[in-house]
Amino acid sequence: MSLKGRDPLLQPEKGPKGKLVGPGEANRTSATLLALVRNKELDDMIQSMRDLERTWNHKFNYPWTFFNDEPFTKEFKERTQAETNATCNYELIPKAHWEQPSWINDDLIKESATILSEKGVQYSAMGSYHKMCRWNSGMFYHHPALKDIRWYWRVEPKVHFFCDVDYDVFRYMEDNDKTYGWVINLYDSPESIETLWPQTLKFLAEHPDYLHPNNAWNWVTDNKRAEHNEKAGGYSTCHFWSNFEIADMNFWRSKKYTDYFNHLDQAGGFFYERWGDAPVHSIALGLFEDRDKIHWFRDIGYQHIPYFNCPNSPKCHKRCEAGKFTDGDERILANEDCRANWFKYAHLN
Ligand SMILES: Nc1nc2c(ncn2[C@@H]2O[C@H](COP(=O)(O)OP(=O)(O)OP(=O)(O)O)[C@@H](O)[C@H]2O)c(=O)[nH]1
Ligand SMILES: [Mg+2]
Repeated sequence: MSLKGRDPLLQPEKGPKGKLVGPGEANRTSATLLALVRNKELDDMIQSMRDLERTWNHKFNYPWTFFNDEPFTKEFKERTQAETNATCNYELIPKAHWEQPSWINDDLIKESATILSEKGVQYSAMGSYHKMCRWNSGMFYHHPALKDIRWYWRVEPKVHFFCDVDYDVFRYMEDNDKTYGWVINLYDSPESIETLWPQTLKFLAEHPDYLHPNNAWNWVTDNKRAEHNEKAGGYSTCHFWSNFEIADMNFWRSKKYTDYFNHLDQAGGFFYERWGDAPVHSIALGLFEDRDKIHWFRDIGYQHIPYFNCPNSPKCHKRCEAGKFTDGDERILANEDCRANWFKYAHLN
């Protein structure tokens, strides 16, 4: 199912429906911009910060919180703080949140990495990538520095923000009863998550009451891309691309999600396969949350190589091309967009 020619991004962008709060019109809510980043990614982080400060945060001054598994350098702190009037916090990730848990077996990791590499799974032999995915799935919101904070906007180094946004997006989430905001919706590599859905079904059999009555089951299990669905054991592989997330940490802290994450963590797929935080978050949202609380921020112009979300709006100053999905090989990558499924099974606005 393609959106070609009828992509909602091509229609003049009017901004979201619902209550919007402009700069200075109300107090900030409890929120932070959040980045997991390495010292060597400083230049790329600064580039992301510049874009987000210019298009949005200089109007609201939400604090930045940077996380790292190693201490940040003086240079990293000084140069990032120089990019914003807001407070910057620099936090070390406790080993207990980062390192692989005790029940994970090193020999089995090695054997699994060989098999995954043969199947062409990117980053499969890179230990830190697996730790990063697990931390983003089930750990970051337990960090003491976020204890009293509810909302976060995840920002990676080397991403772009193109369009001016003139309302407080965190207040938008709070005032309009949303849980999760996304911009790009993609198919995943099924080889990286072969047992994620089977494990999810096992979990659901133990907790049938966890399913939300207004869930997005049909989006999660769609099989239009039959080979993906089959290899992933019944999961469409469609997920919100989580290098961008604006979300409520109380959802991740809830009993439902905590039980789900613990089940997955025990199953070992963050290390023996290469489960990403994107499919894990997306499946949980699709099953346990009210789908009407999931919001497409179509008005936020965004790029993480090689994909875009670019609305048709003068607020984008022609910095990106409205409706353009990728600047990679369109013939191959255009098929990776699965927003059409979300619109069909959940909602458009
Ligand atoms: N501190 C720290 N940050 C990490 C580590 N691994 C990844 N990250 C960060 O986690 C985020 C995701 O990592 P990426 O390597 O960009 O993963 P990706 O987006 O799936 O891969 P690309 O498509 O190559 O960008 C980025 O913000 C990285 O800076 C790590 O070992 N330590
Ligand atoms: Mg990245």
